[in-house]
Amino acid sequence: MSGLETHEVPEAVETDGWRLTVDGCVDRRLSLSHDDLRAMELASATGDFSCVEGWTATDLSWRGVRVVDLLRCAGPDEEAAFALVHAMDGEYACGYSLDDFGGALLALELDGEPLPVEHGGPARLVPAGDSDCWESVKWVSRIELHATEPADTARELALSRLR
Ligand SMILES: Nc1nc2c(c(=O)[nH]1)N[C@H]1C(S)=C(S)[C@@H](COP(=O)(O)O)O[C@H]1N2
Ligand SMILES: [Mo]
Repeated sequence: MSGLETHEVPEAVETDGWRLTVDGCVDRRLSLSHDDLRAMELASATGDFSCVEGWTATDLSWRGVRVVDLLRCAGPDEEAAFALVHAMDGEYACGYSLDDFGGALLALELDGEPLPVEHGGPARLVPAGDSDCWESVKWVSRIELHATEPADTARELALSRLR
């Protein structure tokens, strides 16, 4: 068994007073505190996590809010088809099709403990099923719904580390 690699926490990451915004193509813009999220129904997901850099963390146990529940609270517009998930580390953002977003969790806990900031706390996106490592956005700050596919930066930023 091996755990996640630990990477430097960028200076821009500020957990005090953190809130999650859900906006864009929605009927109701949400701004939720950690306590607001903890008061929602929590779900669990277990699995391995592999990075394209060539390491794997096995048997991770995540717990958090289902992204579909968050979206339901915000009420996506009819035209909403994509989500751009923003992070606190500046320009890092990853796009998803809402169709692929179904089983995703916004994780608040890892292995029974509050998610450490080193691994993306207060909240990290955990996509369901097969996904690329850069799609597991750490330090999530905002989920922005879009009608058309948004430009994102996550893949490029993650792969630029390999060069
Ligand atoms: N906000 C943000 N999320 C991110 C990244 C990042 O640089 N910024 N890197 C991604 C990549 S490439 C990997 S492999 C994992 C690393 O997670 P870890 O630091 O918990 O091992 O976070 C992903 N999520
Ligand atoms: Mo990665």
